[in-house]
Amino acid sequence: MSRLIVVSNRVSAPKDPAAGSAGGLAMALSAALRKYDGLWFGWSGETVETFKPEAQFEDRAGVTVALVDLEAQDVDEYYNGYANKTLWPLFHHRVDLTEYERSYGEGYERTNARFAEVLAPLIQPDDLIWIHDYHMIPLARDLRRRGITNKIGFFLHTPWPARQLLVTLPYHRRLVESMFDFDLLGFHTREWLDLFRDYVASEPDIHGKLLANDAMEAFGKTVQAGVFPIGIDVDAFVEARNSALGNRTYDRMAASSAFRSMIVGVDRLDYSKGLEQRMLGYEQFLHDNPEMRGEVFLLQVTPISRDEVDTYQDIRQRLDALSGRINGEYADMDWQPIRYLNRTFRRDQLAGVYRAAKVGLVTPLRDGMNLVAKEYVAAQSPEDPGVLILSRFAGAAEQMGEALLVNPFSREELSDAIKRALVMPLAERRRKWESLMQVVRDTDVGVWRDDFVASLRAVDPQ
Ligand code: ADQ
Repeated sequence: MSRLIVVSNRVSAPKDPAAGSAGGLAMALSAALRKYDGLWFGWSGETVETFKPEAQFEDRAGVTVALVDLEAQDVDEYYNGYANKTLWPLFHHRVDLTEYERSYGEGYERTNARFAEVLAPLIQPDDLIWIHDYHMIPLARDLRRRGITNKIGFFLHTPWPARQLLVTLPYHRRLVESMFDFDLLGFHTREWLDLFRDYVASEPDIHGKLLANDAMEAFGKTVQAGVFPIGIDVDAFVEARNSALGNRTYDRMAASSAFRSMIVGVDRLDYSKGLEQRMLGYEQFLHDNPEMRGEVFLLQVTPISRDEVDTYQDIRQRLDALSGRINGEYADMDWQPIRYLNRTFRRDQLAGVYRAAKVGLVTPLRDGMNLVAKEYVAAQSPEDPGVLILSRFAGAAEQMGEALLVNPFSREELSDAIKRALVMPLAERRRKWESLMQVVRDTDVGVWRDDFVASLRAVDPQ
C-alpha cells in the first residue's frame, strides 16, 4: 500500500496522545499516518539565522514527523504576513482587514519553494501527498517544478471567498492557477466549492470550463474537486465527556452555576468568530428580558491566538472592554452576567463544560466548518440535551439545519434565539439533538479523512 504524506504549516501530531489536549484532527491524521506508514511534514515553529534545506526527523507516538526551521523573515512575511494578514482575512470576507503587501506575497512564494526543496527528496514514487490549508497553496506547483508527479491533494480548512472579493488580491490568478497543479481540491461545503467554481467559470482569459462531477479545466489543466465536511472524533469526545475529569468538571460547573442556566462559547480569539457581535447579542438579551437576568450567565472561553498580529491585539482589547462594560452595567452583588476566560482547557474538561451548558452559542461571522458546534452536540447528555445556536455563516450550518440558525450580525436575532433556546421544551430539545447527533456521527473525522484519501487515490493522474 502506498504511503501517505501529510503536509501542513504546523505539525500537530501529539507527542503523547494520552495527554488529552490534542485536537481530533491531529489524532485522526496521526492514526492515518500510523496505518499508511506515512510522514507528517511542516514548519517546526522554530527560526534559524540561515535556512538549511533539510528536515529534522522525530518519532511522535509512532508517527514520523519531518520538521523544517524557517528564517525570521520567512515567518514575518509568509506566516504572519501573507497567510495571516492577507489570505485569512480575505478568505473570511474581511477586505477591510486584508493587507496587500507585495513583500508578503514574495515571502509566501519563497517559503513555499523552500518547503518544496526539502520535501521533494523525501517523496517516493507511490506516495500520496495531502497538503492542508491556505498557507501552502503554491506547494503542488513548486513540487511539480521539481519533477514530482505523484498524486497531490489539497484541503482548504477555511471558506473560499466570493470572486468579487478574491479579485482584490493582486496575483489572484497566479494563486488559483497554482491550485490546478493539485489532483484533488477539497472544501468543507458545497457553498465554498461553488464559489471556487464561479471564479473558474467567470474569470476572463483563464479559459475556464466546468466539467462533470465537479472537475474543472482552466490554464490548460484539469483538476478534480469535491465536498468533504470535516468532523470530530465522536467516540473520543463521548469518552471525554464520561471520563473522571469530564464528570468532575461537569459537577464543578453545575455547583458553581447555582441553578443558573449556563450559555457557553468556546472560540480562538479571532475576528472571524463574531465574539463582539455575540456579546452585544447577549447584552440585547439581558436588556430585552429583565426577568431572566440573574438566572443565566455566559461562559466565554477564548484563548489568545496570533497575538503577533496587530488586528488580534485590537480585538482582544475591544473584547476586554466590552465584557467589562456589560458586567459593570448588569452585574449584581451575587451575579456576574459574563465570565470571560482567556485560556485553553483539556478536551475532557471542555466536554464537561459543554455538557453543563444549556445553550451552545456558536456564532462566527464566517467559518470554514466550526468544530465547536459538533463538539457541543457530542457532549450533551441524551436525556436532557442543551440547544445549539449556530451562525448560518458557519460551514457547519450546511449540515446542521436542526440547530437554531441565526444571523450573527443581528443582535436582535441573537437575543431572540437565546430566549427561545432557554425556554425550549425537553421533547423539542431531544428531537433536535437526536437529529444533530446523527449528522455528527455520520460525518466524523475518520469518515472525512478516509473519503478524502480514497478520492485522491481514485483520481485520474494529471
Ligand atoms: P479553527 O478556526 O481553529 O479551525 P474550529 O473548527 O472551531 O476553529 O476548531 C477550534 C478547535 O479548538 C476546537 O476543537 C475547540 O475545541 C478548540 N478550542 C477552542 N477554544 C479552546 C479552549 N479554550 N481550550 C481548548 N480547546 C479549545 C479551522 C477553521 C474551521 C474548521 C477547522 C477544521 O477556521 O472553520 O472547522 O479549521 O477544519
